[in-house]
Amino acid sequence: MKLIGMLDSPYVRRVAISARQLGIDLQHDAVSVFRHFEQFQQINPVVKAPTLVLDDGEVLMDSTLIIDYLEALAGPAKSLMPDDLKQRARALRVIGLALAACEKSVQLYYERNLRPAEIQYQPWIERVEGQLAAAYSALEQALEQQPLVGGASIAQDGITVAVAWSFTNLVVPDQVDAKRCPRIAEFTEQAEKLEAFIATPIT
Ligand SMILES: N[C@@H](CCC(=O)N[C@@H](CS)C(=O)NCC(=O)O)C(=O)O
Repeated sequence: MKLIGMLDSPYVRRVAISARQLGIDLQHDAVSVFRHFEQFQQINPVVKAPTLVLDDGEVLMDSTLIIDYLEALAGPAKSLMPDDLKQRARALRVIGLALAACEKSVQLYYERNLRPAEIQYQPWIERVEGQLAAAYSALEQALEQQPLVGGASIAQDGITVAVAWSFTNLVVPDQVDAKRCPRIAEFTEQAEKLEAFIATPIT
């Protein structure tokens, strides 16, 4: 199976790290949605990263859907999601907040780097900045209520939170403050020392 996309995408990176944690070997092709648009188009005409090409040629996209497939492939004993319904709901909420933080960081990055300065729309930028801050504030609260499991037992919630925080710090560092989110920052610092994270560097 081939994972297509750059590891500076939080979506590609969470798939790569999840695969490692699930014990699944993926071949990684670092094709960029921007610099290699036409090459990407040949693999997936929609040009979305991550794309997963299965051994039989089936092409999947969207990190959550790809992880769903990898989970099924690995089997329930290796799952990165809790079985317990209450814990599962809690993990889904944390993952949802982290994915919203990724999405808002991407939107701000595209706005700042792709849209010409003269047609940038300040009310939209402020809306997205507010949404990004709200996502991390809610995440910090969630971690205060219940710490994430880290270390070798890191699960999908922890993977997605750490990947999101590292990504936001990479692309829009002015939007995050470790002092306001000390639990997220500390958890990410530890997660980035894990073998699965070191093997899938963001840059
Ligand atoms: N919800 C999707 C988001 C994927 C996404 O937006 N990826 C970006 C790269 S970070 C992309 O493909 N951008 C190119 C584009 O949308 O044209 C996921 O979880 O995979």
